[in-house]
Parts: sequence; structure tokens; C-alpha cells
Amino acid sequence: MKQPKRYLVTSALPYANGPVHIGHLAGVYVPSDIYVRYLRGRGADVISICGSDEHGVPITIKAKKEGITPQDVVDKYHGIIKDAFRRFGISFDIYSRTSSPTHARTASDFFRKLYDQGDFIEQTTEQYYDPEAQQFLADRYITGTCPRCHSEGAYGDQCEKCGSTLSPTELIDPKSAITGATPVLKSTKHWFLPLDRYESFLREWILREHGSDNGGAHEVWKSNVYGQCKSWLDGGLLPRAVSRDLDWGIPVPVEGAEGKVLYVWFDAPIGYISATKDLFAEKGNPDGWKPYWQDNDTKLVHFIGKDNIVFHCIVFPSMLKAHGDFILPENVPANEFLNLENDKISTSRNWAVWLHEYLDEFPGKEDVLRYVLCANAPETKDNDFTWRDFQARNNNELVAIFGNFVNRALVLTHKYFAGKVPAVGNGGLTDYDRETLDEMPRIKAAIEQNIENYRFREALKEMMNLARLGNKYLADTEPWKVVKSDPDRVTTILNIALQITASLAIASEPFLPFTAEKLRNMLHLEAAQAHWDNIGCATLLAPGHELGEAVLLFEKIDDSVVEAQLRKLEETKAANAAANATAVPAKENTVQFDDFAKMDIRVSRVVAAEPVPKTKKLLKLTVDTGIDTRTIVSGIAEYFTPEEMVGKRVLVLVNLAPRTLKGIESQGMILMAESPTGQLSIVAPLSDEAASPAGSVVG
Ligand code: B3M
Ligand code: ZN
Repeated sequence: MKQPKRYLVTSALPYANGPVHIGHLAGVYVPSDIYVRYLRGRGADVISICGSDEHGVPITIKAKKEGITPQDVVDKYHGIIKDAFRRFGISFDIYSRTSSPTHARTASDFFRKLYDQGDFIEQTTEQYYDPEAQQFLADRYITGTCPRCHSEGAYGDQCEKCGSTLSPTELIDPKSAITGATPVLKSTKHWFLPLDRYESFLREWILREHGSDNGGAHEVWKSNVYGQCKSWLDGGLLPRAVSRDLDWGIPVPVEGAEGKVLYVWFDAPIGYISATKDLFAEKGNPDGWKPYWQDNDTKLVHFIGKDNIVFHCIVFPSMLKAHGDFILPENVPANEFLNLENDKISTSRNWAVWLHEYLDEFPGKEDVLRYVLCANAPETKDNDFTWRDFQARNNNELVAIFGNFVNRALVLTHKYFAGKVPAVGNGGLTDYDRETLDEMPRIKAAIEQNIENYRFREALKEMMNLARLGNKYLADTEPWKVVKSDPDRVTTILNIALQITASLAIASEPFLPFTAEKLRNMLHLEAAQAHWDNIGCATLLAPGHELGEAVLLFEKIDDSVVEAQLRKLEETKAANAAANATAVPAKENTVQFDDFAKMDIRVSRVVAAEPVPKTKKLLKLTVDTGIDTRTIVSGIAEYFTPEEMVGKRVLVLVNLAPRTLKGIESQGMILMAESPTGQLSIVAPLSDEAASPAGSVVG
């Protein structure tokens, strides 16, 4: 594409069924924010669009689980997510939501246009229906045995054990997740987008021009994105249902569609358009959104994670093509996944660093996380976040290089020149000075090149090279020594060092916006001077220009801070292990009697109970099993207080191999029942104490 006139940058709309974690940030929001901040710094016309994705089955499941309405769920998480993004400096021009009236209208009109044009296929298919709940079951609402690996608990769309994609009718022994009833097949009508009709358009658009820089249909796409698209296209595309039998979503706007809503992946990407409309409506310019979505000289870029590629590269473009009024994306720079401490990030296992928690626990350290997530962004392969690396990057890079350089330059200027920028001395510039200054434009170009090619890690490295350049320059020129013998030389050295800090204030803005702002304030750098093009300028700060006070930009992070975070994760692991140990799976594979007979379950009595320090979920129980008195660590602190537990009669598996939780050896397991909503309760002997005293054997 020739120089675009304007940029429209979208970031995947997070599902409003949980908070945002570092995986989302590293994959989508940190890169997109760097991109738009960079473009704004260059004075480009750019808008950054995002919002909550508030439809879809997971939200209805969560609402059922918590006994609240889907609207309650999305209201809660929309608030948490929006606030966390704002505090983290993610500079969306709008953070909207798909439950907004604008969105309902936009998505509805979109569907209606395709419907009127005859772009959908209507098809009646047989689908699972829960006769007790009297409703059709979304794929996620059906569980059963996986036909591939034969493990239990596979969902109607996927088995999480073996990773197979499934359709609900393949499940062996299917059950409704709502009532547990066996679902029956019932016919229902749906609308399908025949993706196969768009195959040649997609091939032409995605594949043919790939690799032909500029002259092509669009920018060269990342190989992971291109590869996924190619395999989808090579596998052949099939019609996809764009409606669902569900009572949460945007009603299908045609007659005879009662009880049916738009499929969440049909409405969600349209959310980018609705949010843009909302943005301009807020500005009092209701038609202002149009050029962004309709003019060919707009560059549209979708930032997403790899699990969203097919929707943004195949489905949504087909929808846009069918509709006809909108432009197609120029690029879809999808990232891979971020892991946490060598383990997959998981919301259900609470294995994550949640943004809102980080912001509470690390006030003033927003940029540290932004830095670490960008430095580790999973751009070409999955990557790992570790707290040790977080600490090391802060201490060895941000503190030791960036912070140290800026601090020295400012403090020395205050010390020797009363805080005024000294002029280049009478001795003029040395070759080394010139070389140093010449490095700056080179670094500027490298940052630009990398950002424009979505290589944000490399871009960040180059930005740090600017700080390294300054740090090395001061270390090599040693003004604190030279000042005694050659004060004229020191004026030159500090002039150059300060010019580098000024460039750094501009170049760091996309990556470290809070730091850049502090630095601009310290340097009294005017907004107009902070234009991207001024990076590398050797005369940005005029002689005599007065500087502000030097403030510390970064501070060391102690071992104890990292250890506290690691303990928190350990606690999560322990709680998961305890929950798994207590929660007996609904149906286990058949056991032989001999195996069952090996289990020694005894009626016992809890004689003492106390919380396990620094944990939320664990109780340390002392139980009298009739054969001995022993310690058991149990993950029930969220359900029972220690006082409630003392005196309780319980069933204990006494010959379970001991395990150590939080440094305490747990010698056995209390039998618990877990309700379908995850509520734990104690399985206690029904008979009275006289009939089954402690030590009585169950079996
Ligand atoms: N809500 C899916 C996700 O968070 C999603 C993206 C929608 S973008 C239109 O993975
Ligand atoms: Zn399986």
C-alpha cells in the first residue's frame, strides 16, 4: 500500500467473562498500543479501537454457575477490564462493548443486508436439545466421552484431553451440562455463510500476492498467520452457521427466527465497526467513522492472538466482501501464546498474572510490565514469562541502563551547570562525539523499520540501544573525572548526553509511556518538540534551556518481591492439587473390587483446625482416625472456617500416600463432595457416633 492516509487499528475484543491477564497483554494489547503510540508520535491520523465481547456461550455458562444474569457478568468484567487497560496506559481511542445499542443495530443491519442479498444458506439440521431444560444445547453445554481418546468430560466442540475438534453428535454417552439429562436430537433452522463461495476470492487476496512487497494486495503477512490461512484454504472451506439457539445475543433479524441469536463470532468483529461509530458519535461527528471503514486509503490492522486467526483472516473478510461497503485489513499481525513459569496460562486453574492485581500490587511499575511483556512477546513462537526474568530485566536493563544513564546526565547537569543545558564547549566535537551522535538517526530508523514490520521486540531493543549509547558515552567520557582537568570538555559531554536523553524521551514513548512522560517533564520538553521526527536531533535542547528536577525512573526489585509472587503461584498450585484431590470425578473408569478394597476409609473426627499461613484456601486439620491422630491439609478454607471444622465427623482416606503442601505433610484426604457449581461440602457419616465411632471402616 502506498502511504496510507489514515490508520484504523483494532485489538481483539476481550470476552467479558473474566479479567485480562499477561497473556492477553503480550499477545495483543501491548503490541497494538506500541504501534498506535508510534503512529501518533509521527503525527499520523490513527484511531485505536477496542471493547468488550459480551456475547457467546461462556458468558451464559458463567452466569448460570454464579446464579446471576449474563448482563451482570458482562457489566462486572467490562468494568474491570476497561479500568485495568486505562490504568495500564493502553491508549484506546474508545473501549466500547458489544451489548451497546449501536452495536445491536450495526450487527443486525449487517446480517440483514447479507440476508436480503441472498448470501446465506438456510438449513434445518438436527441438534441436541435438553428435554428437561427445554432448550437447544450449545456445543459447550454437552459433555460426554471423547470418541478419539475415550476420556470423559469432552465438550461438544472439543476434547481438552486430546485436543480433537469434535461435533456434539460424535460424543459417546452425551449429557446436558445444564440438567444432566440425555439430550435428544431435534431439528432447528439456521443460517449459514457459505465460506466455500469465497474461497477463490480469499486465495487471491491472501495467498497470491504474498511475498511481493508493496506491489501486492497487502503487506507481507507474518508466516504463522499466512501458514494458518493456507492450511484452512487447502483443507477446503465449508459453510459456517452464523446463528445459534440461545437467549443471550443479538436476535436474528428475520421472521421465523424467534429464540435465535447471531453467533458471537458473527457479531464480535462487527463490534470494531460499531465502536468506531460510537467514537465519532461521542465526538459529535456521527459520519466521521466512514472514511476509516470505507476509503481505500485507510490502512486497517487487526491485532489478535493466534486462536483468532481464522475469524479475522477467513470469516470476517468473507463477511466484509459479501457486504461490500467496507475495506479489508492490510495486515493481521497475530501473536503466539505466552506461558507463565513454564506452564500454560489458564483461567480455570487461576494460572495467570491478572492485570488488575498487578496494578494494585505494583503501583508505579506499569512500564516495567509493559517492558517485560514486549521484550518477551511471543511474536514468532510461544514464550515464557517468569518472575525471575521480570526482576532481571528491571534491575539489569531498566535500572542499570536506562535509569542510570538519565539520572547521571541530569544529576551532573544540576551539579555542574545549575540545571541549565550547557553549550558545546570551545573545543568542539571529537570524532567519538560525532560517532555517538550519528548513531541516533540509525537507531531511529531501526526502531521505525521494526515497528512497521510488527517486530516490537527488536524495536524495543533498538530503543534500549539509545539508552545504552548514552550510558556507554558517559562511562567512556567520564565527565565526573574530566571536570577537574578540562571543564570546557564537560560542557560538550553533558550537552551530548542531554541530547540523547531528549531523543530517548521521544523514542521510549510507545513502549514506556509513563516513563517517557516523566522524562519529558524532567527535561521540560514541550509537546511540540516531542515529535517523533526529532529523535536523533543533536540540537533538540538549546543551550541555557532549564531542566526540571531529576526523579528516579526505575527502582530495583528485591528478591523478596519476586519470592512473594512465586509463593502466590505455588499456593495456586497447592490449592488446585488439593481441589483435585478432594473433588472426585463424576464418573471414573471402572475399578476392580481389589482396587477398591485397597482404600482404607475411616470415620474420623476433626480435633483441631487452623488456617495455613499465607494461603487463602488451605486449612491444616488434626484428625482422630481411631487408629492415630494425624495432620491433613485440605483445600476447604473458602468453604469452612477452622471453628466450623472442629468437632466435625468426616470420612478420611487414611492410606493415601502422604504429600507435602506448603511445607506441611498431609497424611490422608478428607472426602468431599463437589456440586456441579463447584461448591464443596463434607461427606460425613450419617450414622451416629455410637454406631460408627472414630476408626470405623467404610467400605
Ligand atoms: N472475544 C476471542 C478471544 O478473546 C474474542 C475476540 C473477538 S475479536 C472480534 O479469544
Ligand atoms: Zn479426546
